[in-house]
Amino acid sequence: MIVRELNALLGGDRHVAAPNWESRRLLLARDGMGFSLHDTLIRAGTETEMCYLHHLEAVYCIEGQGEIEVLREGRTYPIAPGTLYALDGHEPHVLRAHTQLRMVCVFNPPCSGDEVHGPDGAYPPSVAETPVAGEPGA
Ligand code: 9YT
Repeated sequence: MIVRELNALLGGDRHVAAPNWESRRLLLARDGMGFSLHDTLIRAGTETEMCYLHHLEAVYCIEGQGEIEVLREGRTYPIAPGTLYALDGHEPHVLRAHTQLRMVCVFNPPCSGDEVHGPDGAYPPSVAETPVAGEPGA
């Protein structure tokens, strides 16, 4: 069993920052769960274009106000606490944070830990990882 506290991973290698967001990666590929789970803060006033070509992502908002524009559909959906969106078709999208957003994100396949968006808005394909001996999940 894995028990982990958000406060204990801040500032470590599970805490990844990009200009528009910071991602606190509570579960990663090396934990052996088959998905990764992130507690992510999106900075207020930012607009981020993304397209997860190699992953499925579910995102559940627990704090803040914003919107997601799905570029292929030309539709925009409001985001508030209680809103889930699931990118089940690798959709190109733009996320706008009207205030700071706090999002719980799940990735399949799991992220390895250091991913940030490339020029295509994607994270690189995941490499299969086995749990690290001595770490929870091993
Ligand atoms: C919602 C979203 O995709 N934000 C970018 C960061 C990403 N979710 C992550 O790695 O936590």
